[in-house]
Amino acid sequence: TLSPTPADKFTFGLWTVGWTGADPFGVATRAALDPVEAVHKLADLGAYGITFHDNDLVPFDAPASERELILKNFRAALADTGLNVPMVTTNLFSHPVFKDGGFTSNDRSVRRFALSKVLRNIDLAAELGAETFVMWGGREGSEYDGSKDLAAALDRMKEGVDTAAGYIKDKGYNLRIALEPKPNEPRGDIFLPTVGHGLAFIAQLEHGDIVGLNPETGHEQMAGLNFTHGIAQALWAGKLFHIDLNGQRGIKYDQDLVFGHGDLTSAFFTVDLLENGFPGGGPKYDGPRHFDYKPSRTDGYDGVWESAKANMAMYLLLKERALAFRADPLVQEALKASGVFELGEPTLNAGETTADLLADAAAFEDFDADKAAERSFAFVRLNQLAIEHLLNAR
Ligand code: 3MF
Ligand code: MG
Ligand code: MG
Ligand code: MG
Repeated sequence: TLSPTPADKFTFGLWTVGWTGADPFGVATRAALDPVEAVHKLADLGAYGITFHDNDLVPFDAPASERELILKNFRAALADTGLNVPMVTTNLFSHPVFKDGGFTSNDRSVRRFALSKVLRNIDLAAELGAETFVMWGGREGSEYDGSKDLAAALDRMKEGVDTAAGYIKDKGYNLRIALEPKPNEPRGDIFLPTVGHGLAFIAQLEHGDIVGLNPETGHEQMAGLNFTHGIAQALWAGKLFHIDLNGQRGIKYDQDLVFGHGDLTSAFFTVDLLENGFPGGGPKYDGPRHFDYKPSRTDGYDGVWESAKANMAMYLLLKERALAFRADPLVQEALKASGVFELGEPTLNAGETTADLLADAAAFEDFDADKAAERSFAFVRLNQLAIEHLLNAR
C-alpha cells in the first residue's frame, strides 16, 4: 500500500522538482530540469499529475513559435505517460515588472498586463483539461503601510479575480479559481494572508461561486496557525478546491520541506481529516493531493527524486496510520468518552425557540454548573492514542 499509484491522486508542481536551488543568498546548485523529463519521471514514480505556472513551461519572453514547440513536446509527454494536468497557475511574481504586484500594482498598465496574462493562461489551463486555476498573489502586498491605498488594493484584487472568473463562465470552461493565502515572503505583508482572510474576501465577490481556496501547509504555519483547522473551515464553507501539502518547522521563512518533515503530528491530523473526514461526517475533500515543496538545495537530482517519493510515502504512511487510528475500538471509545460525537448534536431541540430555551429551568436555574465542571474530557488519553497510532505502536 506504500507504492503510489495514479488512484492516490498525487500531483507535483513543475516548479517543485524543477527548483534549481537559487535562493536570496546563493545561486542554483542544480542544473535546469527539462519539463518533458519531469513528466516521465513523475509518471514513473506513480504520480497522477503535474501542475505548472505559465513560465515554468514557457519562458516569459518566448516567441510564439517557441511556445508552440514547447507545448507540443509537453502535450506529447502527457499523452505518452497518461499524466494529467489538474491545475495551472500564473507567474505574476518573477519578472521585475511585477515588483509591486500584478492585480494590485500601483501602476495601472502593469495591472492590465497581469490581467491579460491571466486570461491567456486560463485558455491554456482549459485546453489542457485542468479543473483548478490557482492564484497565489505573492507580490500583492507591501513593505510600508503608507505605500498602498488598502481599500483600493482590495477593490483591484476583487476586480482581477471577478474578471477572471467571469471570463471562465463566458467561455464555458470547466474551471474553478483557488486563491492561495500566504502571510509574507516575498512581500513584507501579502494581501489575503490566511485562509480566513481568503474566505472573507470570497464572500465579497460577484462570481464567488467558482472561487475557493488552495491552502498550503507551510503558509498557515508561517503565521503560527493550525493548518488542519484552516482546511477544516475551508471544507465546511465548501471552499477547499485544492491543497498544497508540504512541511514547515514553525514561524520562519517558507521552508517548503517534504510533507510530514515539518510538524509531523499536524501532518497526521491533516491526513486524518483528508482521508477519514470529520468524525460526524460532513464535507470531504476529493481533489488532488498536491505537493508544493522544494527539494533541498543541498541535494543533487538523486535527492530531487528521493524527495518526490518521500512526499508520497509520507502521505501513504500517515494515511495507513490515520485509518488504523479511526478503526481502533479503543479510539472510538475514547472519542465517545471525550464527547467528540456529542458536539454533532444541535444545542437547541428541533423547533425549540429562544423563549423555550429561556423557559427551560433545566438549562439554567436548575443547571448545576459546578457539577458539569467536574467532567473530565480525557483529551490527553485520546491524543496519546493518536500519537501511539502515529508511531505504529498499537
Ligand atoms: C509560494 C507558493 C507558490 C504557489 C504557486 C501557485 C511558487 O510560496 O506556494 O509557489 O503555490 O504560485 O500554485
Ligand atoms: Mg509556498
Ligand atoms: Mg511554502
Ligand atoms: Mg503553494
